[in-house]
Amino acid sequence: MTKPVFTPSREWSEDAHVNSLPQYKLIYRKSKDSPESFWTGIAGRMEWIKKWDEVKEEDFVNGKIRWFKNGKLNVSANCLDRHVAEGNGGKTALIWEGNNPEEDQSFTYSELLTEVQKCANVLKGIGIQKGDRVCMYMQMVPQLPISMLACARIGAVHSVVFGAFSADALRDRINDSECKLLITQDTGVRGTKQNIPMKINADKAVAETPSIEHVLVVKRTGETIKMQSDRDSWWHEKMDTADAVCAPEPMDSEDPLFILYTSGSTGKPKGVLHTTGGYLVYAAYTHQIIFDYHEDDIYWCTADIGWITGHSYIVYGPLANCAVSVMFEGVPNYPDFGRFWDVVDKHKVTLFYTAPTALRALMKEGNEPVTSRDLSSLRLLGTVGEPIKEPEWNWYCNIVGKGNCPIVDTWWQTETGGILITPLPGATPLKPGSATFPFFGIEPVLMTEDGHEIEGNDVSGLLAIKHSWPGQMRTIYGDHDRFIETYFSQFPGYYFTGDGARRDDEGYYYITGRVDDVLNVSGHRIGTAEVEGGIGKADGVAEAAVVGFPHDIKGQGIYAFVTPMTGVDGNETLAEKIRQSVIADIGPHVKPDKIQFTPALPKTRSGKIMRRILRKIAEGDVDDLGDISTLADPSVVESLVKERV
Ligand code: 7RM
Repeated sequence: MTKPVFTPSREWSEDAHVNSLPQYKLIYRKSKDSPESFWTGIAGRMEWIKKWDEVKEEDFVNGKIRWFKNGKLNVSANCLDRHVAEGNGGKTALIWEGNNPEEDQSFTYSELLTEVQKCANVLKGIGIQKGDRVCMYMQMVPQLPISMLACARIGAVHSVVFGAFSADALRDRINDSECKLLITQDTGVRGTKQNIPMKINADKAVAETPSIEHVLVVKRTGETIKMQSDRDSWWHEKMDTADAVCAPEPMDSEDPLFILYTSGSTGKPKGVLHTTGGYLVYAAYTHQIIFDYHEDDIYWCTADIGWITGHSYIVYGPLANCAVSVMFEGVPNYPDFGRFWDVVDKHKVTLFYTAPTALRALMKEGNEPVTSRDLSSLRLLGTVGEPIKEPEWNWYCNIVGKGNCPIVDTWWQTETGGILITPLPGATPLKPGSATFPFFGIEPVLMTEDGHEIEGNDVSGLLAIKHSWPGQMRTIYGDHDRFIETYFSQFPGYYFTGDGARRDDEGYYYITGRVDDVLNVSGHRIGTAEVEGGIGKADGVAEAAVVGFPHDIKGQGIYAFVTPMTGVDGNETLAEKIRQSVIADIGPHVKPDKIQFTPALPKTRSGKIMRRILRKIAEGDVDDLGDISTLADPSVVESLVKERV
């Protein structure tokens, strides 16, 4: 039986939005018993052009989810104009910290509003209208959130593609949602890489994207790049002459706000669609309560805006709350392993949100980079993206937080729009590795494989959610059947998360990880099927199967079992071809860590690859491989074990 190891001090809790466990329980009960009146109160904090007439519609059978029906609002007006109108125009909205330490820039709410209005007019000038899709392929530059908010302002739907994706991956995402405009930058800067070829990749992609009519290019580095005069224009030239006034478009609560691609266990990435009213309400409210945001806080989320964490907790949540949000272009180890803590000290960050993988990498370097910096501004720490284990949790708590900062281990997904299971920092006694309890309005359940709810404590099962919440995704862009099939068919009447979890004897949730063929590598969500596709495109490869294995820093590493074509040698030359093929097909962040060549893969008589066995081999757990009698050729296993890399 694990007992809580950290309880916030009296002083800490006193000023918190939720300041005791009984208070959490009371509000939780209300939110569960009368969700409609609960969310009515929360949604009322936003500025609505027209009030909704029905709080929610929840039909998991047909995947029909609606919140704040027939309400009208504009997300950019809520994130910007509202605060300026309330006298906060002079408050800092965004602090951009560049990759290179001497570079930074900040925008007040008034300044950000001006930039967004100009950009909105640039978009309109290019011919972008309400409902059109706009793709952004950028690194962490301020023009990224500016263009997202500009899309929101005119009702265009943004689709941000993480800047490490390859040209081919970018092309496929643009084509899937038929984007009309691509916004990119000349080259990118990240760590020691001072010239990431963004425009070159964008050009390669756009050569095969018939829907793209225009490419807008941000000058980040000044590197010479080719511009195609009938298609491309410079961001700064268009912005220079753009009108600084653009009225926000009244949007329906259920109008799409953005598409964000995420990996599943099969097939191509899914275009997760989020809409306007519910998403904004949920992102803002969770940001306020879970990070205990108060008006003098300086909040920093180290995620990339190319992932959902950046959308909800760098851009929309914090800005809706009139917070100061720090965005960082660089990496934790450049120019040295103290960079995060330099930035905390420089901007006097009070609320800090990062990924366990970053903590593991930093922890390995010892305490000096932390203890040599002044971190006294910090009052809360957070993690997201993958399970955090006890050693890094303790290091985070004691070395970074000096034992004074609560840690919020927040569990959620691209699909959920915002955090679902999390401690509340002023209320929840913490256990390392546990995301603790459900947020208000969230009802997690553990299910058996055959679809029964597992009651009581000290149990494990498949994690599903009963009932909708405002931030829930509404569909997979262009494939509503896949939406229903993926999330609502396994357990009719529930949203299935794809994760497994344990509920301990005191009701604390521990998320144990994916139960499907999705990997979590350095906090990046990766489908094994996608990696296998990339490997299969290498010349000389007959077949491949990819599984995860425990990795000290990345959490999970990528282990590829590859069968070469007859007559082809499984040597280092082929291995390098495979790595290059994956990089070209998806991006460098999914490069296999280990490649094992094998004349055959373990298959059942019906030809299905037995991944369970491959997983055990990759993990090094070869003494008990379980039942292998159903294999078509059990002798394959012996050589797989012998040739383990
Ligand atoms: C926000 C984000 C989602 C998957 C999810 C989990 C894993 C996320 C935690 C976690 C354990 C956590 N979106 N995950 N947070 N596992 N503890 N606090 O990461 O769509 O990219 O990934 O990430 O497996 O299903 S995501």
